[in-house]
Amino acid sequence: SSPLPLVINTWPFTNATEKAWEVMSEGSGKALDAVVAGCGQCQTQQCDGTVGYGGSPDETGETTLDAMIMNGDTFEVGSVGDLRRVKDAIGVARAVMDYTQHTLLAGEAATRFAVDMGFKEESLSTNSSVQMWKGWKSGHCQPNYRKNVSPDPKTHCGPYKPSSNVEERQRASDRVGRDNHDTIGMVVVDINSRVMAGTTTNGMNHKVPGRIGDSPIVGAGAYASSGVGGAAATGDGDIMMRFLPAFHAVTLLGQGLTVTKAAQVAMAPIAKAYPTFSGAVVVADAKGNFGAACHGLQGGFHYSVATPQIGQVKVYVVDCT
Ligand code: SD4
Repeated sequence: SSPLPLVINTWPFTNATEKAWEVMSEGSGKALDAVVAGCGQCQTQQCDGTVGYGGSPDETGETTLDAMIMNGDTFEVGSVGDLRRVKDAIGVARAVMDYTQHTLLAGEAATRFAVDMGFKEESLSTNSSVQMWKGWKSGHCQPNYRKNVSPDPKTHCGPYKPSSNVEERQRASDRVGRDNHDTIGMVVVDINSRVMAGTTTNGMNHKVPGRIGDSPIVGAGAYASSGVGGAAATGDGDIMMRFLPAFHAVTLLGQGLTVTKAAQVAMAPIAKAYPTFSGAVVVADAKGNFGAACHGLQGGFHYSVATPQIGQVKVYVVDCT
């Protein structure tokens, strides 16, 4: 049997894979709808607390969302960054693609767009996200993502000021723990080798308000090119977006590299510049070959795949240190 259609996504988020797979098995299954359904499943389920509402509170305690979708036929993209008070970030990303000529909307104005398009406005906080935020505050707001600053000595939290004291600079730039990022990124290839990709996430705990990660950035969080392939990334987005790993991997596929090689070569320059970063990329080509590469993930990187040959969703693991 043909290896297509194919659904692949980051992490063992198998319910998302299954949801996308269901859409693809509906005969005329549209890959773009499958990406929205799969990513939407994770948003509803709050996969690992890092997708959807109620996770990764920022410094003020608010959960904000990033998402994107890309059509590999037309290279159209819709994405949202720092989306506030709307749960369905992948749905809003799709609305950006379908109902505007823009690529990326951000912040409060993205919320206004979403509400105009009929999305519900509601709080994204939950008991758990409030607890997480309070715990961080009571721990003097450490760790955080600021650098070269010293916080108000009375609170050990903001307001922050640029610091010339080396020790303070050191302390403030200690980064947050590594179990902090589990974005879903998904690639779907239909039976005609059309490729669609998407991502959705709530980013990182205690991020500086306004922070937008790699997930809604074209070529960083995901990329798709029909007839060639697609890729999606997860991990330390502030670092990864500097290297556009998804675009890089798809470009390498176009040059004839295998999926695994493309994934490895796309990750290599990131690891070289930032040996302690952690992250991964999943890659699929237009024939239905798939693979992944990762860096800095204890126990390797798990990802989920569905194809007609696999018959059901299967979790694969790739090693990295
Ligand atoms: C981000 N890349 O916002 C996202 C987080 C993530 O797996 O990937 N989690 O930086």
